[in-house]
Amino acid sequence: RQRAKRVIGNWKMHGRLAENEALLRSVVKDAASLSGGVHVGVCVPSPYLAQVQALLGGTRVGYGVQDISAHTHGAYTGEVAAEMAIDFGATLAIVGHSERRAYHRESAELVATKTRRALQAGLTPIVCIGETLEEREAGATEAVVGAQLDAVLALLSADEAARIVVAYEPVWAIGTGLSATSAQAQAVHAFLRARLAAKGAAVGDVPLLYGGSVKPENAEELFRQKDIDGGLIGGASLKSKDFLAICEAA
Ligand code: G2H
Repeated sequence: RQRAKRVIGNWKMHGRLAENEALLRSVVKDAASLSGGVHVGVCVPSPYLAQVQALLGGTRVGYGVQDISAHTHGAYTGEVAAEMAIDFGATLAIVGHSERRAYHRESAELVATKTRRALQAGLTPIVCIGETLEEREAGATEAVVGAQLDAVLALLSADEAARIVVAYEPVWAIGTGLSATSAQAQAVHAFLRARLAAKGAAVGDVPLLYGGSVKPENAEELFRQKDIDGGLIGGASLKSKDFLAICEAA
């Protein structure tokens, strides 16, 4: 069965008010020109949620944050709760990005808790998983991504699991310009699809995005693969022309 394509920008820690406004205005205009049912979204730094809501509210472009707290509220200095993002119209939350796992020591269990928290609050979690170059070279790719996915699935009911989005992002392809080949990506996606399907038929149909140096030149080939339902786009989501070209490839 045909799954809808999704292209989600991950701005990371980039952009200030003036650049955001120019970029968001372009994205809205470009998204309106897209034919077909591609879902477009952006995940932004949380201080700008009000700005993003003002510019994207009521358009076909969804938006959200790049991380959420595992907690609902309380003495957690610096953290942002899912409900706070929802107050500004957010519908998406990236969880478990490799930069969070690596630089902020987020464990598979914490990522799983954040995923469940997002779902309970009503956000769609975009759960990122991926292996390092060392792990790939050791032949451990499936073991690593399988364990990352299992940690998340273990905390969710089949109904909850059917509402997640998974992004496969090989760590060695992130921001390096070195994308996985479409065959490498498809092989991991097929593996993940089977793992998800074991949790329930509807879970096997969740969107599986590829992330890691997606650009206009490689997007079409990647998105043509059977189990690749779109992309999570970092660097190229900051350039409206590139982001549009990637959306058009979906
Ligand atoms: C991977 C990706 C977006 P980039 O982190 O999540 O970034 O496209 O810059 O490799």
